[in-house]
Amino acid sequence: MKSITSIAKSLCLVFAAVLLVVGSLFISVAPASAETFTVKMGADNGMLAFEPSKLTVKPGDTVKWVINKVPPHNVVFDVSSIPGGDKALATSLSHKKLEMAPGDSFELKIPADAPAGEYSYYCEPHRGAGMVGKITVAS
Ligand SMILES: [Cu+2]
Repeated sequence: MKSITSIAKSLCLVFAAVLLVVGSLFISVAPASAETFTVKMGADNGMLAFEPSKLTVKPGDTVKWVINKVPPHNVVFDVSSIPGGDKALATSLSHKKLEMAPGDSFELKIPADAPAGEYSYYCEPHRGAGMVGKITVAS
């Protein structure tokens, strides 16, 4: 009987050790996990606006734009209002295609090497109406 008890005890120890290892994996992964931020295109009240119009993100996060009201909309990053005035970067971040259907969406994963700073963007058809947004990339 005594040997069975000691086997059970060591199995318990092994199980506890496995739990610890698995648990520590979760702890080490969690802080690095990327977030997804959703921006409505066209406010609920029908205003020509991004909602929210300002976001703070980290490299690796994802911004998801969803057609909400008064389409068509798109997202064009303003080369004169992004870090470094980098035209290639502005183009690679932009979604020039006009989206028409409410509920449709597109996503932008903030590149791991995106320089920190403020990135302004606008909706091409509605820029004049004030449909502009800003993403701040934190370092
Ligand atoms: Cu628009």
